Amino acid sequence: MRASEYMIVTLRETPAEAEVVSHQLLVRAGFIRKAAAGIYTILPLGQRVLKKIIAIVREEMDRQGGQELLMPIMQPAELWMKSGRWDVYGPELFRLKDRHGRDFCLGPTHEEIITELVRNEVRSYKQMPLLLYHIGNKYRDEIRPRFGLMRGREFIMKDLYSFDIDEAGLEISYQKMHEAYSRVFSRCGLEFRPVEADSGPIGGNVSHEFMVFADAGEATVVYCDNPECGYAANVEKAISKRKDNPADEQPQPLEEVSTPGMRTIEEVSSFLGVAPERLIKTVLYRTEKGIVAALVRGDRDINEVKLQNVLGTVHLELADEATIEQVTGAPVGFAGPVGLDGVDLVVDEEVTDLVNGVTGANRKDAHYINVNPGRDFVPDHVTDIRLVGAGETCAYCGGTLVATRGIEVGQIFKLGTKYSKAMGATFLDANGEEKPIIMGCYGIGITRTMAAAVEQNHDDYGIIWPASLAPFHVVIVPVNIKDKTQAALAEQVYRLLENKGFETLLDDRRERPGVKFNDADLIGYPVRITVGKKAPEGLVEVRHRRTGETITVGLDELVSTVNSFLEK
Ligand code: 9G3
Repeated sequence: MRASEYMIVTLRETPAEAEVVSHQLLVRAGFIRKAAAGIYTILPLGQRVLKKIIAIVREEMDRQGGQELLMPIMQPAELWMKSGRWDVYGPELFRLKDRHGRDFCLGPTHEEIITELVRNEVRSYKQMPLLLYHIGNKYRDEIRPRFGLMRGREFIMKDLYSFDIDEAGLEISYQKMHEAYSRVFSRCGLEFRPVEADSGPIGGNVSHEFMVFADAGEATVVYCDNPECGYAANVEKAISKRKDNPADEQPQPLEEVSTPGMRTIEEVSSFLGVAPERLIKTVLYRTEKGIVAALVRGDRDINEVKLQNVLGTVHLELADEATIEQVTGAPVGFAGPVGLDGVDLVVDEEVTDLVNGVTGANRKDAHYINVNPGRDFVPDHVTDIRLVGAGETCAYCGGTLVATRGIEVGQIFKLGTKYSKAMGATFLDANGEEKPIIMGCYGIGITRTMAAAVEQNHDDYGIIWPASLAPFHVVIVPVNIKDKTQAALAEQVYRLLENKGFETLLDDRRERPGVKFNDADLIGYPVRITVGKKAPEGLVEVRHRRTGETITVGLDELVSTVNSFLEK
């Protein structure tokens, strides 16, 4: 390809709204342009990268027996009513009406469509296992689209759905996808890690997220620093070793004490001279099922995903001040479980170990000391609802937990019969009995993977594409295109590399060399060949973008040098 004929639209300036590097660089290097908030045009350079990611994904899905189909973006509301999700999702679901006034949504995912298809087409156990996938646009009306392609309102996803006759079959499909995803992200040149993920309120369901570690990642991953252990989880799901009971002493009589204006854990702890781990933090939440109180030790935070899963509620939000006053009879900061009627108490298991704890007294400027769970209040649920933090002890091996940021580029779920039961997708087993189909679903964010690759592969000069994703493998920069010798040698190098199958861009633009070098670094071609003053000797300079390594070679060594640079 010749740059003089190609759409290269690099920018000097960084777009003000771009907060993360991948967003800044994809715009500046001319890979994407914003059409609206969270909606992007993928320019030619970007499309070349996406096609490579899609090709890798397709190969690995097909390798596992996946069959590609193409499902509609427009989805009839009836299917979402059958699955029960039409009223579950709020403004995030793009809804529209056709000319006859019928309701549709723009597909944010495709469980309903694919389950309905399989309900109609699969009747016998002989037709499974079945792995069906497609690659296409998804629509989710994010309240705050940001980070460019990382959290868009329209994005490209590969979603595969597995259909099996039993749990054993699902396990096989799940492992096939786990393997396929590891191969996909390795081939994309990404440093990634599968981590345990929250699978929603339905207990027993399994899910893993494939995380690309990067500071711009919106997810927090917790992992064990012991390489033998390998524990890793999204913090929403992560567990740690339960902390020991801070004090083993005899229960004392409950006593109310005056704590004027002491509201926070720190204030009460220092005022009463009691360590935070002996305080009980009581936080009120509003759910569609009413008000609940979540209790954790004072040195802990509440994991709202775990709490929501325990409650099985769809909505969960902190109760507002008025509600707190109305429910507890006291202003914010004095809530406690003792005497708190009509409110479900969800108590973290560490709290039940406490003896003579401290809580709010549900009275202004007053707390209770010598609070003993079981005696002074009775929990409705006792479970793990604590948020795990870095430095805690690994529940599996005793190692130390580390926290880092991750970009979720893929997620695999065991769905079980969640959709097949809701939508009546059943099959006749070998004994002629009707059974619900066992499903799994597996997503990869294609556009998000491109952004993640940039987050992990850039420097101050721009993007550094892994060879497997680069829009072109090699850029050739003649220093002076008017110099006949340089122009001729550049053409010769271009033809040689193209004939050898390298995707090559000849930068024949009438621009100063500095502009071409800056663009080459910004766009991030893995290899740059400079044709300059040594052209008369038939020598060119080959530079490795990632390391800056540069060597001067003749045409006879050119191909082997480019190959070796592309493999680094
Ligand atoms: C919606 C809206 C947003 C959503 C969903 C539904 C996320 C929704 C979860 C999934 C699960 C898997 C198949 C590929 C892998 C992920 N956001 N999810 O179901 F209506 Cl507005 O999409 N789906």
